[in-house]
Amino acid sequence: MNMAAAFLHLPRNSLGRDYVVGDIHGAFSLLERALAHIGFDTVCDRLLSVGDLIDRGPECPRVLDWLQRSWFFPVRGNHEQMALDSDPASAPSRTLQRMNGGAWLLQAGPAERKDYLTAFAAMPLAMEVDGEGDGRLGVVHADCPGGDWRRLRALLEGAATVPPALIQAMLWSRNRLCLGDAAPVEGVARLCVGHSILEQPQRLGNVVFLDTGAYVSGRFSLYDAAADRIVVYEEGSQAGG
Ligand SMILES: [Mn+2]
Repeated sequence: MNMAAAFLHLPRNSLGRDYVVGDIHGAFSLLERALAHIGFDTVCDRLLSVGDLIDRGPECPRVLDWLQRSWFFPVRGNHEQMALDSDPASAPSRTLQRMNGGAWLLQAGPAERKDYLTAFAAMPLAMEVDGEGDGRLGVVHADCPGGDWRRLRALLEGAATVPPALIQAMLWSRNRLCLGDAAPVEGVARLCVGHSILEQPQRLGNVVFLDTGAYVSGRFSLYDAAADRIVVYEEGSQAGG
């Protein structure tokens, strides 16, 4: 893996707002309506994402177009990682991919498949955004293993390769949520994660859980970083208002 891509640092957005959105899973049209609802301005606002842009949902091939948008900053989810780790020549791998909602990628031709995988490989595993003063925001798909953001950053920036066990923990862990662990993650003011579908977004310590299963529930959760506020956009109840 290219180490330059493992950790992304973004400067403070002094011109507009930063939002972090939960797992997308192909629900790009719904996301566009959610962004319109909150008055998202592509000129100055930025949309950060906890990853899992693909699989299970309706419009997965649109991911390539989204990954080219200058205001969109996703980290890698376990679904992008599974795509990178998949082997279309292996029957067990194809079965696993279908089970995880990845049949759409198996339908792509070799050149198109390569375009997807190149784009997924460029997605960082974790991202940090400068805020007011020391108020930095972290974004990772599932969790910050060990609960120390600076240590995680050092591991990602310093290693020749990222250990698979670390990737596994960052992209798959549900420990914090399952244990109700409210111990704050050190080294960040807030950490946004997704990965575990909740009916409503949830906070534990300084960790914000944003996956409200938009592709099945019609409900996107967006964290407004400057306001430290979570906006829930639900299709049907708010779509017209
Ligand atoms: Mn996930």
